[in-house]
Amino acid sequence: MRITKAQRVEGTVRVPGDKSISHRAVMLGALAEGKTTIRGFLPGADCLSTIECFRRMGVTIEREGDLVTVYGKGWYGLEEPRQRLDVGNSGTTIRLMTGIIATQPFHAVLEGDESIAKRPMRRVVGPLREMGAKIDGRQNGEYTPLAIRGGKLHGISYRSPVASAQVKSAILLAGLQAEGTTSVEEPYLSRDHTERMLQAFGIDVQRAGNRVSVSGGQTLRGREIVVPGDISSAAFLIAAVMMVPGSSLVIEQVGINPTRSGIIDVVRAMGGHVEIVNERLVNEEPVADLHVAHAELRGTVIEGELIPRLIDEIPVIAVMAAVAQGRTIIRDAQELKVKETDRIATVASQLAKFGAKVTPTDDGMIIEGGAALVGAEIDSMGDHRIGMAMAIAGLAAEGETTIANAEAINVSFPGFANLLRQITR
Ligand code: SPQ
Repeated sequence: MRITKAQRVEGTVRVPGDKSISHRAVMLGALAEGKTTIRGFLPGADCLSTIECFRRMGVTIEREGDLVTVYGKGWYGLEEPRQRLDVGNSGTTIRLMTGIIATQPFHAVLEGDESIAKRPMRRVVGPLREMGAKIDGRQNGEYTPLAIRGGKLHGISYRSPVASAQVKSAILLAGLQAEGTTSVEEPYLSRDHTERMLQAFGIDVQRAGNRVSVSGGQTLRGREIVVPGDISSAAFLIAAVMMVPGSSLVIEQVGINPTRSGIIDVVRAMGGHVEIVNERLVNEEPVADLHVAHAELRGTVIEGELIPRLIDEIPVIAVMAAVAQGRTIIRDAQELKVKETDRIATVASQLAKFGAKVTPTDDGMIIEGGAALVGAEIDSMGDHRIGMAMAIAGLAAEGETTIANAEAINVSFPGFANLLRQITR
């Protein structure tokens, strides 16, 4: 992918469907009684991996573009897969499916690509074992392949050391078929799409602060789901506006769930203009149009409860911070180390190639703003968010920027390069 300096970013656009919600719609649809129709589904590589895994467990799923129909056969309608289930690059797929398969009366082996093989799994394997699940993997269940022998589980009350929606969701999904009540409490609230969608499928979910509980033996009912645009994808376009003076953009139908909307708070704190227009609720999820206008940015501090609300946006926030006035400090973000790449290291190494001043720390990074960026030869390192964040940096850099391994972007944002071309002058 080649990017040159942009004169202006403008237009009215939509971004592809939310990745987290698309995964969950397929999973809950497959486990529900009856048909589920999903509109606005994200046809990115990660969500296609989820579809393929459920097909291999005997679920009929049809797809035409972003319209998906799942013919659910109920929780125990899944079949034992004959082959390993391949989750590709998707952490969400493997962690949530581990919770689901732990309840099934069969055996399955889950694995993914090189990046998945390095990501920690004991964070879900540990609590699921406490519920009675039999799961094994390399290094006592820390790494893939994961071999799961599902069976009867009992509810637990789990206090998670990390604010992770994947950990919370895996336990809650297992809890839906466990004996008694299952609760998860987390240090900060992570994205709550699972909770909201379970409610949309007719499940009784009890929530109080950072604690959520479900009781076992409930039935999901198939339904229609409309997936909003992914705010994590919109974040790259918001940043594009902030990188190029004189720019403005309307992004329609974006999910603005408060557990995901930290990017809006941070851009505003840095001095950028983001107006939320036409807010409405679709399948329990808040959706709005975003009117974004350029402003000179200033540095900020990002930490604490804000981190899980923008964890996937930190690479592109670092890009904005590089051109902002003053210093930006990001802390409490050690989770970045266990994403598709170590995103503290990859952001620092790739952004430095543009001439930005980034110092990696143990739990985040410090960025000295005000850099005049110069075009660079970038490597996405197979991480979709690194590829896109660096493409946005390229819009403000003198000369040409190239992104190697740019195909990784298809994981979450198919059509990214075309959309960027469409809105840049
Ligand atoms: O699915 P995957 O590979 O983990 O994707 C990422 C991403 O950048 O797209 C993280 F690398 O998003 C996660 C997110 O960081 C998706 C997710 C979810 O849908 O539940 C939750 C977050 O991860 P976690 O570990 O905090 O639960």
